[in-house]
Amino acid sequence: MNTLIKNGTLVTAEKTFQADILIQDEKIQRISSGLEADSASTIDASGKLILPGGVDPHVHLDLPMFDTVSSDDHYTGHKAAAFGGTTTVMDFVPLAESPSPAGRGVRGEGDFRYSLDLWLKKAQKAAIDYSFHMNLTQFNENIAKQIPSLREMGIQTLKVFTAYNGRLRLDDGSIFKALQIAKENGMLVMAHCENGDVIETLVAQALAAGHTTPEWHALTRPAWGAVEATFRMAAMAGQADTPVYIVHMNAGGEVDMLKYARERGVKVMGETCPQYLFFTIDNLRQPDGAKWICSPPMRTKDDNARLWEGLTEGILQTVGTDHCPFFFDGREPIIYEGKPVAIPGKELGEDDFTKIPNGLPGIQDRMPVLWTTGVRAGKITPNQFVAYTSTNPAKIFGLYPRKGALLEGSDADIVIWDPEMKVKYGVAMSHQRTDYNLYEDWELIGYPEKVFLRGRMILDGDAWMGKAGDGQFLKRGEGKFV
Ligand code: DUC
Ligand code: ZN
Ligand code: ZN
Repeated sequence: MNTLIKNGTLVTAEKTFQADILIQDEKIQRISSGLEADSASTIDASGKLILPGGVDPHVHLDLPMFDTVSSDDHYTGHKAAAFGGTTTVMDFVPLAESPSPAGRGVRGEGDFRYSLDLWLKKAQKAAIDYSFHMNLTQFNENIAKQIPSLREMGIQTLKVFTAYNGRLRLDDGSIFKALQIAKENGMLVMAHCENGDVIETLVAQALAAGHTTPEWHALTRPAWGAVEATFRMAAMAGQADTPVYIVHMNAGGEVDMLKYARERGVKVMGETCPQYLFFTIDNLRQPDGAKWICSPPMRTKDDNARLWEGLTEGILQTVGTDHCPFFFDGREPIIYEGKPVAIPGKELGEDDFTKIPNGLPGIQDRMPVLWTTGVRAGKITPNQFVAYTSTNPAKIFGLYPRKGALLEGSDADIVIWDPEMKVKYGVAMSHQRTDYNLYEDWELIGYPEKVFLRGRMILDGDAWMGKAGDGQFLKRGEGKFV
């Protein structure tokens, strides 16, 4: 199937220019002005922008947590992503213990192949392209030996945690060894940065004092812990002489640490997420404060402002979502694709903030919200927008130039973006499978009009033409430091 998109304005991470695009089968075949093709169906994109499909480097679909599961799976989350202009997502594989190691692993220890197979099975319903990061939540000699095999499985990223003591956290020595192994094997360590020991202490003290409301989630996870752990990760990466990627940067001080380390030659990269650009601990103090509970938590207006500066000044490299939605009230069904759905959610922590599932929706919201509040507001350029939401994630995670690019030979993952489309955003417009939206009633200007995945139109206005099983697992190569 050939498609010719004529008269659009192409926006890439580097430049903005007028050209036509000819799509042949799954690829961009030609980019030039004055293209004609008799056999192609033609779309007139006058007045529209043409962007590479968004690449969201950080999502959690169908993730079991706190006696429930994140409420978007690998179909509904992908569909919602596409409605927001995203055509590739990267999910995290929890490290699982193989029940029967069959001579491969050690009973009771994490097994990468087994863990990946579980997640590949869940993702059979994928509607857009996807790849995975592996959570490195156990470390010993046997696990260390398995790490290089991840490359053959198409995974070149390991996520480590400096928080969640006794569950996900690794000690600094293990993180440092993981950085060394990553360096030897052309892999990249990603880090969730908070101070696990301080959090455990403050949570125990808060509960003992009878504090149960959502704001205590933020009060027990102070920004200093994130700042210190970000700097610690950067310093360890500097000592291991290898890159590191800090996920979901949320505190202004983390931007300062990133700048300090990068100016001294440390290859540290930073991702923020839209929620950290707008919301504060005051949102957690509202009667519906549980809606804003995620980890790391919302901070202050000064943190919002410094994160924006990080984007304006190019200190940060990506905007992901950390999409990990839950219902606000999972006792009340919503209608999704004509069927009632109810999944236990934030109400699980009605009487205890430590039992509120951690996570927020955002996979659809990311690009439209960032366009209005970033590009239209003059904080970032359209080219920075493309860099943060598509090109840089593709480069860092080894998908460029197949993804994240408008180049001849790239996958024809293309968004026709209407920069003047006005929408009143919120849960009614959202295909995220949850009962609320953080951007309820926000007036957005600029929205995806048509979305192509590998040459096939999967979205046209409100019409969804994508389907479960259309998404492909992307084996990734070595990424680049940006
Ligand atoms: N934080 C969340 O809030 N949810 C999922 C994982 C994470 O790091
Ligand atoms: Zn995290
Ligand atoms: Zn996450």
